[in-house]
Amino acid sequence: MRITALAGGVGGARFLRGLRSHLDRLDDGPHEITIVANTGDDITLFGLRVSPDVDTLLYTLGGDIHEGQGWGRANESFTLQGELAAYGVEPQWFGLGDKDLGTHVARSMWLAQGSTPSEVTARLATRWGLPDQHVRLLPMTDAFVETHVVLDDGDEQRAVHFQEWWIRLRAAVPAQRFVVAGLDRAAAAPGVLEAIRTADLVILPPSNPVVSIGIILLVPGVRDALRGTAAPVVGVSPIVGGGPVRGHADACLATLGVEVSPSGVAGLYRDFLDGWLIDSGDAESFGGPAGLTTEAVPLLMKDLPTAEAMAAAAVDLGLRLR
Ligand code: GDP
Ligand code: FO1
Ligand code: CA
Repeated sequence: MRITALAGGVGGARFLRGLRSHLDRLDDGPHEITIVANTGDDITLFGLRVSPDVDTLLYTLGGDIHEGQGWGRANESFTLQGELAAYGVEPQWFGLGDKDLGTHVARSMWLAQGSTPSEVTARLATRWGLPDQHVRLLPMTDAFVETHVVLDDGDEQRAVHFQEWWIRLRAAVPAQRFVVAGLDRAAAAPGVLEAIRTADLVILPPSNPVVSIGIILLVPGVRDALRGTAAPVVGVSPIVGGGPVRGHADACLATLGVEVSPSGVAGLYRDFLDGWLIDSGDAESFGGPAGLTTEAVPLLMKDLPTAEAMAAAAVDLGLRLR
């Protein structure tokens, strides 16, 4: 089976680790997973290109993620950033650990030598053993893109990088809109549209529907590929019990005027979604969209077995919809 998934960082990575583990237990493999990663979160800091969602996927699937945080490396130290702080170098609101910085130095060096983000990601993925796991990690585009947030700041409009809004401002200043700089010149990265069109199953993990999956859907051709694929498209709700499980997806949905509920999120995908997983506790209040095959299962990823069970439910629903 060939599964293609669109993913952001922590929610996507934990789900996909569960999916990898579930597929490994099926004895009719090898099953292949192609991940299309959001790169709208990318930011240049201290002269280095940082790609948080790609790195969260690499470290989670590669087995060295900081489990408590969900991002960054396990057993990190912050010597380099402390040295920069001593020189008064900003920003300090974005924590870059020493091991993590190794990834950003390698990425920035290879980009400067002329490699594309796709090539760089493939090289990083090899170190983390993804090809051996039959996992292909693709950035959504090779174009230089960044999600910026236009703030609703009284009289004056100003925009900040998505990471500054999310981390420094904790998404507490209302966002008027999200703008993806560079996306008008972007094309989908090599293999992305084909992976959606030729998959046996397409999965939308419980990633942020606005600033992770929503950004991937803006890449030219992606939405049409999802509408046109013969594969069933199954999604997993990131909203459980009236709010996001972590992060500020509620603030992002408010910007779009979309209800913070499994129905609200499914509505964003209604033109291509075939199956939708919601949490067992949300079954009674779920109100559509009409015509969508919906199943209620426990949707909290407390550990690998719970993530694996969620992934198994998504695969089974997809197979029934084929
Ligand atoms: P980010 O880039 O690190 O923000 O990660 P993603 O975009 O991939 O995922 C963020 C979303 O994952 C948030 O909106 C969370 O609500 C959702 N999420 C995180 N953990 C869980 C979980 O255990 N269950 C469900 N259903 N959603 C989760
Ligand atoms: N998230 C934070 O809340 N604070 C940080 O200092 C931070 C640093 C960081 C460094 C590398 C990386 O790959 C991710 C990092 N994140 C941090 C997570 C991440 O940027 C955001 O949670 C997501 O991109 C939001 O979607
Ligand atoms: Ca992210």
